[in-house]
Amino acid sequence: MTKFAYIRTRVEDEIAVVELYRPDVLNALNRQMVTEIVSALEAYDRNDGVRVIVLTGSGRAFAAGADIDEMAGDDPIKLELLNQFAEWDRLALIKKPMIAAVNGFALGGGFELALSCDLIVAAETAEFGFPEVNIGVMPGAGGTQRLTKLIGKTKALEWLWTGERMSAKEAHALGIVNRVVAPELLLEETMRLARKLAAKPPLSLRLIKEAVNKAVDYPLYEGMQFERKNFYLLFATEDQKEGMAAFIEKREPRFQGR
Ligand code: CO8
Repeated sequence: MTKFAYIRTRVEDEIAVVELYRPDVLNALNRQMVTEIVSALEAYDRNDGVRVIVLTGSGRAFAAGADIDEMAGDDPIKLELLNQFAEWDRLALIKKPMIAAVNGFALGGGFELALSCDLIVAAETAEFGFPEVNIGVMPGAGGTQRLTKLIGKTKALEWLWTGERMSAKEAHALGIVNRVVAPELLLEETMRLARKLAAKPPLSLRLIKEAVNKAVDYPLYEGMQFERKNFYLLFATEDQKEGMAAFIEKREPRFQGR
């Protein structure tokens, strides 16, 4: 994989780990870093040797938001022409399971990045929030939309208006976070979950993800029609034959991703 300036990447046991690495500024997301993150995730999404992608931070932060120094002097026309959110839109097109392992601050754009993943495992010490209101702006990479769809309008407005940070425990109670673990076990527990997913038939995971994401946007009837087509499609896979044969023969299945 290409050499990156602001992230570090590795693959273990068919699990790709992308680590945000700009610890001096709490992994503040400058534009190059976002480009690097998106291109690494897309490369792993196309890589047959990878089944699950883990995104994590380093030092005291997952990411403390967009790089304020970089954007402080921006104007609307510059932002329109930069069209930087086109890159963020590509995160929603990643097909493989993505797990955010949130070690510390996940604020602003950093929270949006975690919310762009499918599952979130958080260290007990992690803190989430949208502090944009405190610096005269608001979320721009999906925060108002994703948070509202997850926790509802009333609670979302309170967090977005006050800009206060929520603990991992609060985020878990709100249904934002899947698991809260001791900080020293964060990566181990995330990898355990990733390995569990990596053992499942990848095409099932892929089409389940697609169908669940449709549930967020589609009315129930249309969503169910979509689900049905994906269900039918899985009967074209070897993994369906293997999974059902293994059940009948009372043995463990071996899934190939075909
Ligand atoms: N941008 C640039 N630098 C940052 C950022 C940031 N977002 N966050 C922290 N840093 C830097 C600090 O300036 C400091 O640098 P230096 O050592 O050179 O002074 C270093 O990181 C360490 O930070 P602190 O000394 O402030 O550490 P504390 O433990 O005292 O505080 C906090 C930690 C509470 C996280 C604090 O740093 C903070 O409030 N940071 C800013 C959080 C914030 O407002 N985030 C939202 C930014 S706006 C945004 O994300 C909009 C999203 C829009 C789309 C996304 C596009 C990428």
